[in-house]
Amino acid sequence: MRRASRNLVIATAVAIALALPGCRDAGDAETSTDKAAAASDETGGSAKGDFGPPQGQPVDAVLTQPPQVPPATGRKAPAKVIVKLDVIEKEMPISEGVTYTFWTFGGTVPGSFIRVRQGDTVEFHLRNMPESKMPHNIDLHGVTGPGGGAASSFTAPGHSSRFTFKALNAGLYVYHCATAPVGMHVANGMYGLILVEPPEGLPPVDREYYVMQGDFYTTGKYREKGLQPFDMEKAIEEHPTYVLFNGSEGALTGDKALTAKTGETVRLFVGNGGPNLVSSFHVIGEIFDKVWFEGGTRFQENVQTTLIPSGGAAMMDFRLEVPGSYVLVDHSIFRAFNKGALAILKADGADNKAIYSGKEVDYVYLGDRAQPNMKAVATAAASAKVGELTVEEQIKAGQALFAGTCSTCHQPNGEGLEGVFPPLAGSSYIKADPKAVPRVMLHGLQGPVNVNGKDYNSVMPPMTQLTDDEVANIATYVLNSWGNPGGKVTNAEAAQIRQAKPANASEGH
Ligand code: HEC
Ligand SMILES: [Cu+2]
Repeated sequence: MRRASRNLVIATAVAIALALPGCRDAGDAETSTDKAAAASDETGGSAKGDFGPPQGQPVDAVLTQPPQVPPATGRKAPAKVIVKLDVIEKEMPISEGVTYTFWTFGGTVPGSFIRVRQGDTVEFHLRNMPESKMPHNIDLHGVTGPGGGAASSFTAPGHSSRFTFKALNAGLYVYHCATAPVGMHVANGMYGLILVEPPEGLPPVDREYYVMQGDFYTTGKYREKGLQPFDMEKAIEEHPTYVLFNGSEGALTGDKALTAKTGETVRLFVGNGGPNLVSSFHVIGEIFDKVWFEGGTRFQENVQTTLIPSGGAAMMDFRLEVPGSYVLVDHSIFRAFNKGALAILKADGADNKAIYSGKEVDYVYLGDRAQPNMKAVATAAASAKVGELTVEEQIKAGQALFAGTCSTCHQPNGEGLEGVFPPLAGSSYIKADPKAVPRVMLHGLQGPVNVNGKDYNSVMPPMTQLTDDEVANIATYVLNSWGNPGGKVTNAEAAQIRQAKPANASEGH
């Protein structure tokens, strides 16, 4: 309505300007009309965000664990909303067979999702569990007031604190702990999102999900097994070991993928807790119909990748037309495939060949996350820890890892591609020297080789990103599959082979 009448005014002004060339008044009329229209589009910010005292009985906020989002408030008047959030320090998996001591708001990373309406008075209760070792507090970016609540909410273990604020600005806001050392509290997972709905609410959609990126710093390398301590030096250098959606690898993949149906509109509330990295958030195979960039009031349309700063957020809507797996990534792409920043939205529905004739995404994009889960890897790690790792467990873990790591070239069934990638299935090369498997994995291979009577002369890049146990398990899987001679490669052997560089090692590229 408004836009239409505004265009009419402009059109009239232009018509007058054309009719009276050089007429200064007509030109001025156009500019002032434009300004007036723009001004009436503004929300007025905090100055217009106070809708008076809370009405009715106080309401308890519905808090949800990621990836769930609380329902719309549905309220038309300001209320007093009570939020009760617990700080819980706990050990949880950060990857399969890898654990980390997270500090959480509500027991999850990211913390519970909070949803209120602009003008609401929020009474915030922060409780720090008695088992905690550290004091904590909360700084909500949706708060108007010094520290965003930080000083008022400083809470020692076994204590709780309370403060109240009025949500004057609509938007999607990050909250985080702001206790010294702040970076460490954030790096340990202390962040989440609070949505302050505009008075009229958000446009309805079929599904809403909560996804939050964070970077993590462990003393061990990516996927090194066991309980991994926080590495302050790596954090200061901004060299994360993991970049993750919702606090762990596989939090949103395989049988934990987000779900939707074709024909539905999906809204993602995406935050970035940092502490350090800026996210180039992208969904492979989709285009955001709308992005409320920076979590604010305006939306941009038809967006491929949206930038989410550390300590920032964005909302995005898209409609699903074609069934299949849509991969959420940080398009700073090494983070997706080598640090864990990968999630999947699975859309069910009938094919739509008129829009897309092609096939489902394959291992290239899904990697080992194409598996329904990577439980076999966790199981093998647990057994290795108590010294009872069986060949069977190694084979199962190796099989899960083979997908995406080796299968892209050697194919899922190990048959290779004639003239390009030699077969691992019934390989004469492996038969002649079974220890070649871990050696080739760690040092690559280049120059002429003959496998099963066929010549190859290419380059396999070294896979040094794999940990010793991954090398051991994948090698054991290959040795025990497709008619290969069998056997077992241990972690210790893998570590030893890593040290010794053979003559035909490849440099990678
Ligand atoms: C980027 C493609 C690529 C990937 C990924 C790859 N390889 Fe290879 N691999 C090759 C090529 C090419 C050769 C042959 C090199 C040459 O011609 O010297 C080869 C050779 C081999 C050989 C010796 C020849 C044979 O067929 O027995 C083994 C064993 C092997 N790879 C195992 C693996 C394992 C295990 C993985 C996963 C950890 C893997 N490769 C991942 C491309 C790849
Ligand atoms: Cu804290």
